[in-house]
Amino acid sequence: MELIFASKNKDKIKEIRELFKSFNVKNTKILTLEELKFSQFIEESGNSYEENAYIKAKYIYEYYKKPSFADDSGLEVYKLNNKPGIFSSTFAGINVSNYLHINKLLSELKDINDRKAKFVCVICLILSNINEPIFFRGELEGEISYKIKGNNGFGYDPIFIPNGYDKTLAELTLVEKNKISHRAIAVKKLINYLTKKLN
Ligand code: ITT
Repeated sequence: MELIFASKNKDKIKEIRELFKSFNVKNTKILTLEELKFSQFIEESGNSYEENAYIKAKYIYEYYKKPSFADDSGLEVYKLNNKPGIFSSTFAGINVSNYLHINKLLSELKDINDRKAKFVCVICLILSNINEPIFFRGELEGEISYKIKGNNGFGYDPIFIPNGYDKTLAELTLVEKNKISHRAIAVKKLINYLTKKLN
């Protein structure tokens, strides 16, 4: 089966490809929007991860008429009323460097000691009917560090320390991050579902 991953985020694609590989998923080929030369802008106008993931998966499903899935994710900081949440990718502005998002978050937390936070990932899968989307959610609890550390990963990884670790996600390798991440948890559920459905 060919499954389109409706994302333009190269880092998400890398993580998801590696997860499919590590779970030894056979008979499923992941196609990316880049490979399909899809360049349209999909407006994420939803009010939740579920709504935004559905908007992306539905758009691509209707465009290519092929099974599609999308990932909508974000970082929620409890003391900031769960900000930036679904606005994580545009927190400090649209198309600005990642460094600005991270610094804005660190400066909003300047005087706050309770730095508990979580990453959330919601995957929406549309196999054959846009009225039957299937959702898979993963969460990773942790806290926001005081300093930026590590060069791996993407987004807020350099300031997120998962519970039970003394390193940021950006100090972990891709394989290590994929053992615990919000995305890995959601993708595992997706793979379980596909395996049952297709066998
Ligand atoms: P697509 O919509 O094309 O998939 P995007 O980057 O715009 O790509 P989202 O709208 O889901 O994706 O925004 C997710 C943002 O949340 C992402 O840009 C990061 O800033 C942050 N984020 C999500 N997962 C993350 C992770 O594993 N590590 C670090 N930051 C993450």
